Amino acid sequence: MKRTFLLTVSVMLTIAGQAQMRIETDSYTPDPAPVVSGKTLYVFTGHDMDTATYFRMPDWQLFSTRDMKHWKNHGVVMTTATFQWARQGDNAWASQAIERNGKWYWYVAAEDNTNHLHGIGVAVADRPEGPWTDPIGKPLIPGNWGYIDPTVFIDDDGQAYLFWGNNGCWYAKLNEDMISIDTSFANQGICDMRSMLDDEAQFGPRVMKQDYQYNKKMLKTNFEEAPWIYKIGDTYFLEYAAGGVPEHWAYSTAKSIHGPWHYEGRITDEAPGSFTIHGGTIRFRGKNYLFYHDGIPSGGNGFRRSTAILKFKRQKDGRIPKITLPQNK
Ligand code: FUB
Repeated sequence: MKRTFLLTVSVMLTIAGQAQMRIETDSYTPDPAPVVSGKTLYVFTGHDMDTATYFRMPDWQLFSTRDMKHWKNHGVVMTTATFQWARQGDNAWASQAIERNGKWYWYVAAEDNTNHLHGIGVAVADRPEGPWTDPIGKPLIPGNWGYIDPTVFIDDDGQAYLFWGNNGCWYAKLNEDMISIDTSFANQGICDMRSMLDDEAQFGPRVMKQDYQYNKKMLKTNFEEAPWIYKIGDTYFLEYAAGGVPEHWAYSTAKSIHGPWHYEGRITDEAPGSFTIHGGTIRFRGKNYLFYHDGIPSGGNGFRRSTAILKFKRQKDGRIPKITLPQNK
């Protein structure tokens, strides 16, 4: 299918009457991670290859808007070449970037060449467009089972946290430099949330699903992957892909970032045409938006995913209503 290079926003009405926005671009845009800086909303995404029949992801892309109507395509702004310790040309998985003290920090999942498992890398730049460099020359979090999908958050007291995980969730305190972790915290700097994830009151009903480490079906936590952490008032929100595959989008809340969490339920059902859904909500110009990806533009190829955006209203206490996803273009 020929798609236009011109960036426009296509608006379509869903059955529920919600307007879906899509960044139209010539490339696929999985794993959207929106971030607001001043009057601009940036969306960092991954990049599924046009011919992908399995995950084929060589680099990361950037888009921006000031009005949610007109988009600028900054193109590929970082590749695996930034990370000498990583597998080159593939496995550039989900990411999130954040601004602090005039610098930008971009946390990415990439394959650690020492053990061929994903780990978390960090890149730094003066502006989202880059150039991005690796300030430490090694993974910030070395490769391990489930170590993908970093999400970053700076709390009101200035303490920054990095969460990540697939079929497990881990978090670390980032030092003020944002490129190292506080090794005095938890177990050599990493807190393992898996016992919390197993608690249905905190993360929802357990489900039977494939365990790739042990290569068998197991009753596992509802939490699948793609944590998205933020705070509204004194409540911490943790959104995540849930339910095994195909994934839906769900969330839990807590009064402390260290838990206990309270399972709040589904935000959406499964993304059409995609067994993954990776995304996150954000507030921009006084409105709330859900970013996620689906497989509608590729005709249902779950390895060729595109960012979709829906506007929604939060309840007075910040809670998120169930959002209906459009099922076709
Ligand atoms: O895009 C590669 C992986 O698929 C991401 O890291 C997961 O969240 C899922 O979207």
